[in-house]
Amino acid sequence: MQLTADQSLMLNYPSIVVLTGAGISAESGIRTFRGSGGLWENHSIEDVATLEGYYRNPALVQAFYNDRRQRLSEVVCNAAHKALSDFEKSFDGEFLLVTQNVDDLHSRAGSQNLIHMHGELYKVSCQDTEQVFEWYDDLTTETLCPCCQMAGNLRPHIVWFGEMPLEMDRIYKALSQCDLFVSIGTSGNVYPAAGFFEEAKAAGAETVELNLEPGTNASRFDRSLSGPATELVPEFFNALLG
Ligand code: BJW
Repeated sequence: MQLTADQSLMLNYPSIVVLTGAGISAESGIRTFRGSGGLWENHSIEDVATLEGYYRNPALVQAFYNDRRQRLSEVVCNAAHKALSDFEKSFDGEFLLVTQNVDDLHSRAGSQNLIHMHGELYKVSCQDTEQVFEWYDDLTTETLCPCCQMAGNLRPHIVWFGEMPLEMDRIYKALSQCDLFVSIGTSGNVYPAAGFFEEAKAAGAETVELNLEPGTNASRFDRSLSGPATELVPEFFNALLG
């Protein structure tokens, strides 16, 4: 009996987890965080990415996210987002895409089994009830919350430093069962995401990094490939499918 490419892939890697970071959206025109030209160059992390910063100056933090939410409508997904979505459609095994990105480019590309572990720019939540709402407009300190009708109760649905990332149980379960872990376009500076490759390794998975420049933990991956995501990701996932 001859195996099709997909069947033989299934035998090697029945379960795949992919982690993406800002680098996968860089070629769509969304700024990364660290390094020259990064978002943190002009903003203090303590001011715009912590709950304490938000309590100190909600208008400043809302302006930071309003600006990024508005810019999101001007960009489109790229070949790397599409390659992951195409792969998921062709692959019969378990596939989970975990993104640290708060943009919606993976969804726009058609990815299905997707977790936004650091939240989403197009969502806000009520600080009292924790209800989450889709949100495409600017948020101000005067905005009324749809559930409690209080002004100023809505916050960006973003995981700031010191807060628990979303859907961690589901992520760790998938990592503990995966056979291949692929990290794409993330510097490996922010935990717990930066430690996912170790969880996958402990489960016996092969670990691969695809990045423009090797990330902090590159030497500890089984393979680390350097190049732009729009080239590396389609090449890598097409090769996997044979
Ligand atoms: C390209 C490219 C191209 C460019 N092609 N590639 C030790 C253990 C555990 C926790 C901690 C710890 N020490 C400290 C902590 C706590 C803290 C933390 O990690 N701090 C570090 C700074 C040390 N973490 C937290 O507080 C997290 N919560 C938490 O830990 O809860 C407790 C807990 C513990 C254990 C288990 C479970 C829970 C919350 C972290 C929240 C992070 N939030 C942010 C902001 C989101 C809002 C916003 O968007 O404004 O998320 S920070 C920011 O960094 C953002 C990103 O998602 C995240 C990661 O950044 P990313 O994606 O890696 O971007 P860059 O810019 O760093 O790198 C870009 C990469 O792209 C580079 O490598 C380039 O080479 C590459 N690239 N162009 C391919 N064309």
